[in-house]
Amino acid sequence: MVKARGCDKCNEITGASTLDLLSQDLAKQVRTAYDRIEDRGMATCLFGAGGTCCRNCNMGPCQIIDGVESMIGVCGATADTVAARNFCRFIAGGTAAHVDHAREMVRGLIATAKGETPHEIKDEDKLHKMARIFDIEIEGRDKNEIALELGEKALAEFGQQDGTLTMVKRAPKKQQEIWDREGVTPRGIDREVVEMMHRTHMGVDQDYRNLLKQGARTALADGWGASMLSTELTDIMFGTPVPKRAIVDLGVLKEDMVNVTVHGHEPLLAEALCLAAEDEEILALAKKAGAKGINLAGVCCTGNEILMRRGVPVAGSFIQQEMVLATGAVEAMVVDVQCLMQSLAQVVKEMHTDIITTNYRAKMPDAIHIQFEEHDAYNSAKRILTRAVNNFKKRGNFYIPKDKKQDVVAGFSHESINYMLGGRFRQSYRPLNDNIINGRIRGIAAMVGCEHYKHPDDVHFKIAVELIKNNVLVLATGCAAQALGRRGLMRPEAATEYAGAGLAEVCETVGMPPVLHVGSCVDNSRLLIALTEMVNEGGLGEDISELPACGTAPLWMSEKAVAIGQYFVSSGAHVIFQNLPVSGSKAVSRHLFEEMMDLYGATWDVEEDPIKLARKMIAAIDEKRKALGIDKKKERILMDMQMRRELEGKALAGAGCEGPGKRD
Ligand code: SF4
Ligand code: MSK
Repeated sequence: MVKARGCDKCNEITGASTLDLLSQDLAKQVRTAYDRIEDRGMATCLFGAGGTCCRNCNMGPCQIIDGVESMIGVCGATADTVAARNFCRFIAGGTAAHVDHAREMVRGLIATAKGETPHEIKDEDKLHKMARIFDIEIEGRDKNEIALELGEKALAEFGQQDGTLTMVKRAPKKQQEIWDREGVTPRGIDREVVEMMHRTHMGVDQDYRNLLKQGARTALADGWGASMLSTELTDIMFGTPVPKRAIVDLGVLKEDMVNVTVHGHEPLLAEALCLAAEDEEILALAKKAGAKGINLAGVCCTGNEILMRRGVPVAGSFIQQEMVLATGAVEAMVVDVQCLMQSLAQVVKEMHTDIITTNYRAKMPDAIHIQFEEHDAYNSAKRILTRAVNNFKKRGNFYIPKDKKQDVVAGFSHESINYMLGGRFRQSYRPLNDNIINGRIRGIAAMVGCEHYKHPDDVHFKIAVELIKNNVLVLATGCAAQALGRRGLMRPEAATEYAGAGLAEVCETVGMPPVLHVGSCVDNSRLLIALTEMVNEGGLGEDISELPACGTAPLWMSEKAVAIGQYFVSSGAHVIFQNLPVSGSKAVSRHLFEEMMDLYGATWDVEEDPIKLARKMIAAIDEKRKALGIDKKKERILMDMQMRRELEGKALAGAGCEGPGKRD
């Protein structure tokens, strides 16, 4: 195997395309995260890792040791208080990122409804569905009029001070009652984040349970508030995803085209670039420069957004962002917000590539800034593409790992899962529930979140294979989804190659992969809706905590992953990470790993080993199956005539009955 630069551990971390690229002379000239890991010696501060380093005031920083009287904070703060405060600040930071993203999407919908963007309302069905949730009149009204009212009502939820967020009404009834009982029903989106930041300020909330309660409320304002609004309103504008074939990995870059990569999170700019990339004027410019056209490719979650809706290829995930540039084949990397490494501009210092920041909230030293104006989106996009085209002529040595690309089928919104499993005339979650009840599908696993350099790249793959081998259907989002796509698990054929007999049978029948790409990190809200639909369909309990489902974000990197994990736990779904920064407090660990069960019907858990992590997920799923009474295969009963007469359902006459839920 080619040795990547850096420590031996780095060689396991990355995928085949990265190893291939790093072995090239061209890539050896750039410094990447792999070099920085070696420089830093992978050193980790134990207080930081355990969550007990506090720097919330200028009497510190204070490093706290649980149970050691001489090692509490100068202000008297204990390990429990500090670990809870730090954990809650992770949630607040992650939620704030989703909130600001969502706000831009709502403003984008409003601008689109007013005719001020190049976009239009693409999904009228979803517009009407959302309008009904917000009590908006739809009869006899123009779609833009409805969208404008919806956008304004959604925007008001950010600044709302009291009451309940509207989207919370979509959760199962019992879930809502649990949140009311525990006092964690989110009131206003911004309010919960601000209150969380206030309560973690020096000298405010010093009861770890009370802090974590507001942590739960803040996270719910993310999942059932900001993120859900963002996903649904983005679908209204740009279309709800349906399954599409596409390709992923570094090999999607093209040597004879102008390669423009879009990196970040908010799809408003990326969608405008998709339109402008087909503009006659831009194409003529590209031809004049000697290129065959514009090759747009995604990175990170912007990549997921345009992959899901348009089938645009994804060049790389979070961990590959520097590698995409190290090819030397990219004319411009256009970035907006979140998960952008500051090193990007340094990687291209000796290259022709432009790093173009586009959002006033996210500037970067040594990058070029072209402000994306949503009211002039098309021209902003054309300005960016013109710059990229002009760079094409300056391209020097480059290396594209051409054979390093993988087919995927992406675009599984919760609506398209309905369609895939239920067929055209029976669009519902009934077939999924039936297959779970009859045991073909053991349960549902959500694999979400990021990638990082601390653990090998194979972590996602190993967990997913163990899950699907054991008939657990995997729904994936974010960079986890891209990692699984790169490893070939998002091809329908992967069901035959890797899945257990029951899951393979279901996947082969409908032609779907055993790992479904559900979207970007804000699209974890699609998972909340899918779980809710399963509850509403019946037969699997009354709330999410009864479903045979479990979540993980093994290689989490961003604060957003902690917010996501907490909104899943508070919604009743068990969540397992490889690590959490709370090990420095026994009480906070106990609260997250045990006591939350009594509050929300689910807990956090940690497990570093990927196979053991997968098995823990399977065990959690099996526990739910047992509680639902669907853990045992029903005895096959051969019926005599008398028994048959007693059966009311004629559909079962003449067949050996294998118990409820058996479809054949
Ligand atoms: Fe230390 Fe307390 Fe200040 Fe934190 S808030 S830095 S524990 S004195
Ligand atoms: S981009 S938050 S690295 S998933 Fe959403 Fe990927 Fe995690 Fe960023």
